[in-house]
Amino acid sequence: MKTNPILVVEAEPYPFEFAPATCALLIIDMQRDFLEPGGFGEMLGNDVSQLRRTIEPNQRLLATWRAAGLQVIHTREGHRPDLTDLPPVKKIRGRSPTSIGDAGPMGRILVRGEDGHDIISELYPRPEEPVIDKPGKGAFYATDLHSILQHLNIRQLIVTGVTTEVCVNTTVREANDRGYDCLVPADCVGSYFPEFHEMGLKMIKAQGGIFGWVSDSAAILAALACHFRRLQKNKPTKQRK
Ligand code: TIU
Repeated sequence: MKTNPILVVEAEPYPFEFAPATCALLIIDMQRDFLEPGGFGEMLGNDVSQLRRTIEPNQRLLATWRAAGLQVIHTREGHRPDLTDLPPVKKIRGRSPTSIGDAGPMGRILVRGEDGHDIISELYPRPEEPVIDKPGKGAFYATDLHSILQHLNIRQLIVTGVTTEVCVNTTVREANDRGYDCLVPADCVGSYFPEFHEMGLKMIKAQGGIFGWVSDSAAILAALACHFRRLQKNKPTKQRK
């Protein structure tokens, strides 16, 4: 058996082919302050249910991806407690009375080490899964994600998380320019604004897949089921004595 067989996921604009050993699941910013009722996102008047619908599909995909022994990487958007990596324009844009670094419902907003900055319990990283702390919207900007992926020999990414049009879209664009193929399962990404979610996905798959592919978690799970069947079939049978 080939050590890294190709799996095929039904996707748009055409099927996404990936080799499990060189493909990582990259989960973007599933943080308490963005997703939990009473967090910073809701405090700004956003409808967090639009993001919370992504939790269950992400849990299913993550559980199966882990069971297959494949690579998982998480990201968190946030800043150093001294805010020296926070661009002043990011701090003041929006003219909100409460902004990054100020006291929020779950500690200082988007500051590393605070409760609201942490990943939701439903998708909590395992110790062996790298967590990338990023100061920007894209997961490659000012992080070691690219080197980590190179060292792990990862060439393709399944990108999930929040929000579709901001951190997911920026990361997919950054990944595309660095030579990675990206597949985005629509039910595993979400936006506070349904119309931005829809357009964010359309932008990725437009023009023959200008930035990547779009599918859903069921299509990826179907491909992984094929992976498990192949593993089972190729399992060495016990020799009779
Ligand atoms: N993770 C991420 O998308 N950060 C944001 O600030 N998103 C918004 O949609 N505001």
